[in-house]
Amino acid sequence: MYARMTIVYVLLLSGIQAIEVCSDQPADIGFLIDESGSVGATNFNINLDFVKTIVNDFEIGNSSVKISTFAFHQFIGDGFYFNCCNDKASIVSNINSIIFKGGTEDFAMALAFARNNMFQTKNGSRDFSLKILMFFTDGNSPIQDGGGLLHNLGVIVYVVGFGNGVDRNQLNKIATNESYVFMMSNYSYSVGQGYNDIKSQICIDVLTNQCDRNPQPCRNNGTCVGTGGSKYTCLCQIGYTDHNCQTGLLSSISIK
Ligand SMILES: *[C@@H]1O[C@H](CO)[C@@H](O)[C@H](O)[C@H]1NC(C)=O
Ligand SMILES: *[C@@H]1O[C@H](CO)[C@@H](O)[C@H](O)[C@H]1NC(C)=O
Ligand SMILES: *[C@@H]1O[C@H](CO)[C@@H](O)[C@H](O)[C@H]1NC(C)=O
Ligand SMILES: *[C@@H]1O[C@H](CO)[C@@H](O)[C@H](O)[C@H]1NC(C)=O
Ligand SMILES: CC(=O)N[C@H]1CO[C@H](CO)[C@@H](O)[C@@H]1O
Repeated sequence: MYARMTIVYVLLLSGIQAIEVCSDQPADIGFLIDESGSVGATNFNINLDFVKTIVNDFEIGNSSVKISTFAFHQFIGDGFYFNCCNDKASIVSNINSIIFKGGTEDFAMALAFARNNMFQTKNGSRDFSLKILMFFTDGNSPIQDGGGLLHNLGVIVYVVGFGNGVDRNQLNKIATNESYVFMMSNYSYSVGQGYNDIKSQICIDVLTNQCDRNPQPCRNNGTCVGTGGSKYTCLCQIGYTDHNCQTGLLSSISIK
């Protein structure tokens, strides 16, 4: 602990961004990137560059950051799940295989995909990790509950909105709250200062004790104990087990 604080202090003094202190935390960072016609292939590829910069800047691995990325239009396009890979080169290679498709956009469909597929454990999301969704769009589309169901799952939802075609009220509903909406007036800003703003917020989130979040991660009245950064342990009530006390020990016994 003392050594780490010293490192942070030295980095701050030298003016180097202290990014390394947050990159060793377990976080599943998922991207949903609008590939509708108005975005265009060039800007879409700039958004993929944003993802590659995140991959470059964070420690990637089973006990640190994992990445999933899907393009969406009125359907889900190309992409890969968190269980795709554990090293930077393989993730970048998967990002490079995502091809722009065009079309219109359907936010409700895309958010349902994040909830039902991307952040599911069977697709590689880890039950001990912080969960972050990055939702990129330049447009608007009817939504019902916004990001509500994702927020209930404990996913922190960042929205990155481009240009004047977005509906700010809609973006506010999708995001965890208004301060998680990052507006970009152009694509070069999003890979410059805009990128730095988002990276700083990710670092704040991965260094925040998950037990202080609402909802906290322990289910079935388990007690959440922070163990440093975003790491935590759940002390389960009798009858429950697994990392988040999500599994009932008696649930497989059927009473006849
Ligand atoms: C990460 O976890 C996967 C699945 O459990 C395993 O196959 C892989 O070898 C692990 N990689 C490292 C670097 O530990
Ligand atoms: C947004 O949520 C974060 C994390 O829960 C909280 O710290 C912040 O105060 C909230 N901001 C607003 C404007 O509600
Ligand atoms: C891009 O957006 C930023 C922030 O809104 C602005 O300061 C900058 O002048 C814009 N650049 C161009 C080329 O429009
Ligand atoms: C959790 O606690 C609440 C309030 O004490 C209680 O109503 C509920 O039944 C408990 N749930 C479990 C799964 O123990
Ligand atoms: C690759 C993979 O495991 N995909 C699964 C993700 O989750 C959905 C919904 O449960 C499954 O249908 C996929 O097969």
